[in-house]
Amino acid sequence: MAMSKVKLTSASRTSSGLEIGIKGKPKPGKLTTGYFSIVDEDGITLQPLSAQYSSKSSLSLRLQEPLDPTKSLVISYSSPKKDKKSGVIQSKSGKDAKSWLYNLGPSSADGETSQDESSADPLTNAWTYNGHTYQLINSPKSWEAARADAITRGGYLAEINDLAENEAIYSQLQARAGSTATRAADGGDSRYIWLGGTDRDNEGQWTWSYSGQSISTGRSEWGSGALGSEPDNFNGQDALAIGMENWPRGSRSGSGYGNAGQWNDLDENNTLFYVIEYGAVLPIA
Ligand SMILES: [Ca+2]
Ligand SMILES: [Ca+2]
Ligand SMILES: [Ca+2]
Repeated sequence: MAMSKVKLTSASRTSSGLEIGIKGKPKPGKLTTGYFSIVDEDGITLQPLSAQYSSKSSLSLRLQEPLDPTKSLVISYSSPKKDKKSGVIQSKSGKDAKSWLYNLGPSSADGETSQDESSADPLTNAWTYNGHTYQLINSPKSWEAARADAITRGGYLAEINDLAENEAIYSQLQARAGSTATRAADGGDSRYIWLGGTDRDNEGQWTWSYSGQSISTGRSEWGSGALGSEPDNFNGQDALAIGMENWPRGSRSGSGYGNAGQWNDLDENNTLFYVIEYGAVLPIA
């Protein structure tokens, strides 16, 4: 199936939802609300009830709830993809998917809508891998503050879908921040950077906070060594970080709980650097 080349060019609030400028429109029959994702600055997903063309190049998205004008939104469109086996058309994130983001700021006091296209300003400290853009933020925050900041910037705390993505991210993070990254006392006092995983809603049930997809505790990225393995929920740890060095600090590879490049569950109140993932290739400074 040919890929739809759809780009979001503008967005504004209306009484019933949003008006979206769209370039390279999907065919009306192929247009479903499922391709659109609208997430507010708190990470709440607003599912559109309907999507209709209001002109050749704009769409009206009707939403269930009135929009809070004080909150910024990230609107994205992910190109549909047909599953070869089932024939079901679905929106996919993966190397074949393309998605475009549009960052709509809060309405200003006089009722005017302020707009800011997330792709307009080149990203600093950023790189691309497999059709996505990643950005290291070396201003430490708690996991929750980091999660919210990633959404505000039009992305999400990185979700690592496979070992290859882990290795690609780790090598970039090591090169950019390895020896300066933030330390976590409850992670053997070693250096870490936040990722988007958490089990704070259901202890032991790890999920990626943005997509909601589950994270198997059997994945090989979790730290393990002679002293034990992660996640260990030590004193109630609910947030996922990638180690920039072995832990405990100074341990030889395999002799502690985990090695550089592996994952540890940490207390979410640690203030750490974090890595944002954007579901598109964006301009880099
Ligand atoms: Ca990912
Ligand atoms: Ca936990
Ligand atoms: Ca741990």
